[in-house]
Amino acid sequence: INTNSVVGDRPDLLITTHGSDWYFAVCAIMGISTIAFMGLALTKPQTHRMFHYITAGITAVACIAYFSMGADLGQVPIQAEFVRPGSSAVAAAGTREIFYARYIDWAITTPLLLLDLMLTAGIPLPTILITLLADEIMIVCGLIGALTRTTYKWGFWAFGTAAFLYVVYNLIWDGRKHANTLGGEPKKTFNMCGIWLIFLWFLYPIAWGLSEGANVIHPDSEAIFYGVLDIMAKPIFGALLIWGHRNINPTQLGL
Ligand code: RET
Repeated sequence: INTNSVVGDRPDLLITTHGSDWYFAVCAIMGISTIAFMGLALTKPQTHRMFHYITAGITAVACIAYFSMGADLGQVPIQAEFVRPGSSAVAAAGTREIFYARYIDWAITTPLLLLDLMLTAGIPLPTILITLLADEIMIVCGLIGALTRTTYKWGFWAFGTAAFLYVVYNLIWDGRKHANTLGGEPKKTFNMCGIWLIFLWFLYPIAWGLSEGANVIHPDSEAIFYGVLDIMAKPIFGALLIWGHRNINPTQLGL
């Protein structure tokens, strides 16, 4: 089938000013969170600032990534092959803009988020290392898949999802085991933040499937989907984690 004749003219899919405004709003939220986390760090002795610094680093990187996306930078148009006549957004697709800036952000911040959580549980260094490597594989697969025009993109999605399931497995089995050994506040904090993280992270491959993957939702909707997820996964997760650490002595975690 010649999809051109099925769908008629196919303008390119780009964010509008609404998407741009929203990206800048999330940029501001990330910036304010960074200042807040750094401010909180200053109220603690240097030895007690590990989680403040990791978390502030995460929101600082996200702030810059969202600045770039609000300015419609860090993106590249990719021919959208997954045309479904009947769906208005997709029927209108020629190219779709793919924000690779997102993946540069995630390549830096997702290992830091996992580090936040895994250091809380006192997980041994080898397990931390292999989990971070799997996480990087997941992100790079997502990036390559997003930039791929053909059905092969779902191969990258599958590799990425396999790596993700391995990350989740390590958090649930090794993480819980070591958190239980520590008991008390570390255990409570690990369980609370761990459930929050795993629940949210499962929504990312779904958002990817609907936007970069199958091109089902408009880039403006993609902006809202990922933006809401990122606010919950970075500033809110970070605040919960730092709150949980208020009564934890880092020496208890070997830090
Ligand atoms: C991709 C596509 C390939 C398969 C999987 C993915 C998962 C991504 C995740 C991203 C998490 C990002 C966070 C950002 C913080 O703001 C790469 C979308 C499994 C879990 C937490």
